[in-house]
Amino acid sequence: MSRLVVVSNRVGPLRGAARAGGLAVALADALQRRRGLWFGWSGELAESPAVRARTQTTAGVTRATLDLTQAELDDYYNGFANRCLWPLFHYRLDLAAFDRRFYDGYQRVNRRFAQTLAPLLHDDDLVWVHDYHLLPFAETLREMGAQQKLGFFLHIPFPVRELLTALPSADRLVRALMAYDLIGFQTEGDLQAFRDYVLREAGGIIDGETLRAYGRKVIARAFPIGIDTAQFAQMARSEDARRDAERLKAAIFNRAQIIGVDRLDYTKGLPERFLAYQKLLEDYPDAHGQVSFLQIAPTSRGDVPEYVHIREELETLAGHINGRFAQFDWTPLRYINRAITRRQLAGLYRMSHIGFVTPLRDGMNLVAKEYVAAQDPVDPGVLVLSRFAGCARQMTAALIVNPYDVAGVAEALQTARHMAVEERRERHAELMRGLIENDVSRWCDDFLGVLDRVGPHAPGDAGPSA
Ligand code: GDG
Repeated sequence: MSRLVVVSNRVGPLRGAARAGGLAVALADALQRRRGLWFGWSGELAESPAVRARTQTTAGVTRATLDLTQAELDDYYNGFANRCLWPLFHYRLDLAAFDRRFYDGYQRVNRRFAQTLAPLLHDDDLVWVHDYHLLPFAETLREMGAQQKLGFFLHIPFPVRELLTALPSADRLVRALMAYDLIGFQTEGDLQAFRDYVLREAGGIIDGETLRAYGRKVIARAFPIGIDTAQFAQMARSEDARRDAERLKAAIFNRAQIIGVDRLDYTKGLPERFLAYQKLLEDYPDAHGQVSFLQIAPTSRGDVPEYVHIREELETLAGHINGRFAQFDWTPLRYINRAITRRQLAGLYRMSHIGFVTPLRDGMNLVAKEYVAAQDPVDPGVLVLSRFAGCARQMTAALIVNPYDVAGVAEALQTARHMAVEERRERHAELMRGLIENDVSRWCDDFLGVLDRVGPHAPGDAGPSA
């Protein structure tokens, strides 16, 4: 079996409690099976650009990390990745900053990543690169002569052609992407958008899953990511998780609990979600004193200005809703701007009657899957899910809503509040079947299985526009 090399912006922990996230566990397990290497930014800053990676090997798996300078971080991570690609790929053209300095910094850091990794690679390694921070990584690695099989997975949506063409570097980035051997997307829709760009903007040729353009050839396919379903369900049932949940139960006096959990990000539709909850309270007075909405939204990307704005907006909205509807013994909305442990999260999901997941655009959305996995199958809660989450295509037994339609979402909340237990059980069982079948280890095996099988890399494999 070839050695696996994972490349991502940050390197996840290989063991211990911090490893608890489903993706980190799945990748760490795959790395352990293949005695692999995980490479990326250390999370540390350096005075001058790093030239060599720091490596540390534990139980056969190596972590190789490099430090970045503040300027590199500002242009590559805060700049191009999070102020240009992130908003654009989430359909927020209005927020995208097209700054050439950001793009140059992004290319530079991708090159540094490639230069630092190259000496650590073996000839028959399988290299699996993750996410929008590293779109041009394969191209730079190939320029240094790398012949290994290189796979890429995009965790966020791929935008439709009309949007992508607004990006001045779109063509260069798609061309760079074509230097991979395999590109994985979250959904068929994302895959379709990529194929459309290759066909119509790059004059490419499509033959089944094989795409040819710019003199390059790639396999492109959808691999919807899953969660560690069985493990998460077990954690939600555990005694520890139950203790935390009991505390919450006492705090809300057994009212129907609605839960939202998101990184504080403008793509997650939080202001619209708060407004929909407000609409529920406006339109359905029977909900007064009977529901309690808990939104957990730990701050992320605090160095990016748009994230400061969304935080202020939410604080104002939460204050407004509570000011308007609260009674001396009822707080309608609790908004927590801090992270909690994964175990606490599992317990809170389990005791919540409604999982409220309404992003405006999301690659997949793992919270929706975790909420379902955590439920008690005998008395499960209801998932209210945005049609714009990648997982909406798989999770059709949820109550699917349009997050922009505030009144429609309020209606769905009301339907969820009154749904009979038989219907809740049926919907939950159907959702669970999908989650068990398509868990994160299957996702990992599927991607690596296809990457393993792609033919040897053929440099200069001539395409139509070579
Ligand atoms: C990207 C794509 C895609 C959240 N708050 C806390 C906490 N979380 C955990 C959740 C979940 C994870 O963070 C968030 O995952 P999502 O999938 O919802 O969203 P992104 O972070 O935007 O992830 C997304 C994903 O990549 C995977 O491909 O699904 O579309 O945007 O696991 O539980 N965990 C803890 N405390 C918190 O307060 N412990």
